[in-house]
Amino acid sequence: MDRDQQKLFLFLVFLGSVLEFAESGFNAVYLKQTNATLTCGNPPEEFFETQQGFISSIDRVPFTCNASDPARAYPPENMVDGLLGTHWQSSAGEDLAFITISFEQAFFAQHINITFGNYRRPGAIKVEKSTDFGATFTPWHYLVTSPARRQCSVQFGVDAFQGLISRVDQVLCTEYIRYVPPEYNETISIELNQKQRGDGSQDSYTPGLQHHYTVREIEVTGRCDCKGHADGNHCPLNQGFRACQCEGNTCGVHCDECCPIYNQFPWKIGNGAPWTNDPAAKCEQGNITGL
Ligand SMILES: [Ca+2]
Repeated sequence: MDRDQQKLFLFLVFLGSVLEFAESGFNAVYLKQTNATLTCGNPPEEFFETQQGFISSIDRVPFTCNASDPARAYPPENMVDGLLGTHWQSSAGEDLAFITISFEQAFFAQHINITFGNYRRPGAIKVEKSTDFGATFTPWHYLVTSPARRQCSVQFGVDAFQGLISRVDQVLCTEYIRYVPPEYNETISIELNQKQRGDGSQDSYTPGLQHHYTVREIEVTGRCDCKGHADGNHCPLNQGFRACQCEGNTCGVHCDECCPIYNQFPWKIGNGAPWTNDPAAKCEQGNITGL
């Protein structure tokens, strides 16, 4: 196994139903429950940042990760707090990390942005999703280091994406886009079911400096499923939960029922689902009959 294959894996596994892409939306994981394995600081440990590799060992001053000291802790919730100045960090010398974010409700998703910290990105990322609140997970997207044709097969047992999408739910295996200067404080965007990423250039990995792994922020752009009775882009967050702003006399978190007295005809899904309201599918007030 070469150095690339030994580099860190980041497994992102998501709870919730997220199956389509949208034109715009909101950050569906902001302040959501986030867990990670290998979080540093228990027991406390010293570390160096990647940039310190460019100065002499005599002049380096180590940092400390201490899970019991808020000023020196790097907990998983730092990945979804909306602040690039805070980050999660793994323990030294670990190669396989799992990050789990609970959506707590169903969303449609467009893409995932991951902003890393002062360390090189992982050698590969596997993104999985769950639609049964974590009981089971299925692959969603793979990201690998070049060359994708070989790494997709070796690490995930699939073929590299060749630029032709055959199904909207196709699981793509693509290569990291190339950054200069390389590989720390990067933001990568994983386009879901949309397009190929990466340019096929070589990875200038430098052995001996990648002792930790950090993630500053994760964003998942999503939309609510309003069944064609509201714009899924506008579903305000209220006490940790998003609900559609239903139109057409519909009610419910997903506008999936007619409001009371608007029951002349059965509820039906709108043709604009999940993106826009369909006035033709609105619920009508029932006939009022006298005695
Ligand atoms: Ca953060």
